[in-house]
Amino acid sequence: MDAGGRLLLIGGGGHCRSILDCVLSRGLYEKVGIVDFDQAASALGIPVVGTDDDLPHLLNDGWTNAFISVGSVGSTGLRRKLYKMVKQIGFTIPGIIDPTAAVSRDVIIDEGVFIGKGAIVNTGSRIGTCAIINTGAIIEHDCEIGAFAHISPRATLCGQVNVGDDTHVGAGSVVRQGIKIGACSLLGVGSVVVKDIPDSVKAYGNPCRVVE
Ligand code: JB2
Repeated sequence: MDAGGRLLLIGGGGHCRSILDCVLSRGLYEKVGIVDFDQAASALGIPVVGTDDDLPHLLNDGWTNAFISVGSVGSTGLRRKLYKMVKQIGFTIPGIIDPTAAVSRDVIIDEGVFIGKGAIVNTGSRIGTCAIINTGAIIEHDCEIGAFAHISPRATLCGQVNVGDDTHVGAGSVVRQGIKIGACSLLGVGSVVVKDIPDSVKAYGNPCRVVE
């Protein structure tokens, strides 16, 4: 979880700004910097302190925590690549939870997870490595969210839903209790999921159907 010390956010776009707002409102880190090849990516008064090439030096200079702050819609390839890189260099990868999120004490949250403003994660759930639980999403009891999955704003997973690794659940989707959604799938905005969804498909609609 949020660790204290110095924190690097890897990637300085829109998703980073949401994360930054949570980080600054918690005030747990002594110093925060953005790592991006674009110097213009500084935000909310936080500077770009280097590029990916500078990461080993930044670690030596005392920036011990790194968090993957590029987002994903569809492909999680870049997030996975950056995660592997910061892990190999030796950074600590914290979780970041907005102070307005309601997270049960009885959940397991793996490293690199982001839980945004107003999100709810209820008892018995597990959130996998680097998953994104975005603004206002509801993860009801006993759900399992895979590594690098993205549960978009206002999506609602009723109890005992299983979401595979790298899957994207579109904004405002509703997933009935007990449903299993495979890995590497993409569910469109507003999907209403009442049947299991296999791996590696695109699906959307009410009721949600596989389209490719
Ligand atoms: O290899 C990289 C790299 N590639 C792109 N290393 C580093 N350190 N940074 C990289 N970037 C930077 O990520 C770009 O220069 C840019 O500043 C940022 C991506 O910003 P963008 O606003 O395009 O996307 P995002 O990933 O922050 O947000 C997406 O995902 C969110 C979950 C959007 O689709 C959002 O709408 C969505 N909410």
